[in-house]
Amino acid sequence: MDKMWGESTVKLRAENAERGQLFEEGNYAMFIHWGLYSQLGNKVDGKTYYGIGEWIMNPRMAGIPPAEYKKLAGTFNPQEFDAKAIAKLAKDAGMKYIIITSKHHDGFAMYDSKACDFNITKTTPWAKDPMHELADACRAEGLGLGFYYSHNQDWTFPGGGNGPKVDEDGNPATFDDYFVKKCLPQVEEITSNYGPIELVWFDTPGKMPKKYVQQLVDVVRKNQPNALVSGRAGHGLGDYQSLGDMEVPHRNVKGLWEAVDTTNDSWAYAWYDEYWKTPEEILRRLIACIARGGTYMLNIGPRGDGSVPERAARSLRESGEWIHRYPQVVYCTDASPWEHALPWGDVTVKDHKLYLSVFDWPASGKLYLPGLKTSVKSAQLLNGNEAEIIKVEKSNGWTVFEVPRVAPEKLVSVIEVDLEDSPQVDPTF
Ligand code: H79
Repeated sequence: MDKMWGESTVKLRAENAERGQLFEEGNYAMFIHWGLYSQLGNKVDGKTYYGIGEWIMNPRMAGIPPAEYKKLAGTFNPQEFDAKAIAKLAKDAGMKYIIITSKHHDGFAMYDSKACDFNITKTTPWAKDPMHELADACRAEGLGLGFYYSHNQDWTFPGGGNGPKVDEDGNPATFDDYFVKKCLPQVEEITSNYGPIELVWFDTPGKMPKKYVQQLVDVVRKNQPNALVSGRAGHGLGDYQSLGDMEVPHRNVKGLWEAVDTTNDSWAYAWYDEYWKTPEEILRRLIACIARGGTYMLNIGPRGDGSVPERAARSLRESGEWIHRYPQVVYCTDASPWEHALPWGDVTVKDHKLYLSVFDWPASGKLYLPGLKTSVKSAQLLNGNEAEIIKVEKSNGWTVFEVPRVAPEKLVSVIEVDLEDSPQVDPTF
């Protein structure tokens, strides 16, 4: 378990026993992309821009000028936003914390910001702060909370990365102007105004100079000494490595890391994107990440009205039901000693136990584990709280399990293997 966030982090977090506990177990999280862009869902003036919806104002998408884009705030009225339902969904899904976009590259603050008027309470008819509601809802569910914050890119504030080069009066604006007037004070705000948070998820550092990143990290440390900083802060100043968007690695990855993925193919809501992952796909990707030694954060993109697409919710709930039946496979487990997936599935480890998550059940009635050097005490087929002892034999370096010809579970069947010692595997096998 400490492998996930590293010993130093666990020590740091031990100052708050309850939250430390959350993160020791927290290898599955909900990511939420929600902002003004969610209203468009990738469609502008009747034309659909296939691609990355939260980038809709970017010249590579619809190319909406900042002044025009800002008008979207006037119609942002998310009557369907229900923080409690979202927190409950995350909990039902088996997730341990939620990271939500407090400000994306478009520069719009989805919270009550004193530092910049381009924010949800100041400019929208809704005029509420959803982050207070979400912080309360997460606390009530025993979930952690963290904020995504686009620190380098800001496409509407003068001087922001890839943003306007001049201010409202036509005077040149520098990155320093943006950093001092908006970025730094906003990071102060998100780390001060919502109680204890677990993480600040900085993204796309680009060429942001180290001195600025350091100042942001210092603010997080000052206000939230227990919170983690994402690797995408830049200059190696984060606490852990974030892999590429939607990347699930094929080989084990050392150190602390996180994979970020989506329930469909988009971060923000896209009207056409119905490529929903099935509950089984979610479990495969989650278990693969944990077995590779990491943690998995899976995104939902609520609509502009705040509602969560039902297909996403359904897949999360169904995979969550499985996780609640087999928590021992997912939480506080270590990486697979095989360092890669096996032909039928993947392996997670807890002390002297292996959990074989079988994605492709062998119709032959035999399941093969290659090159396990440690002696097996016993093996059992799990079925929720029930277990059935199964026969195991060694054959030419293979450990062979005698299993029923039909998978006992609809989604992923699990075999628990009790070993005499910590698992050792012959890598040359
Ligand atoms: O928040 C999500 C993305 O908006 C953000 N990171 C995740 C978590 C992100 N920032 N940059 N990128 C992802 C990658 C950018 C991809 C691009 Fe493109 C390819 C930008 C230009 C070419 C997509 C295609 C957008 C425009 C064209």
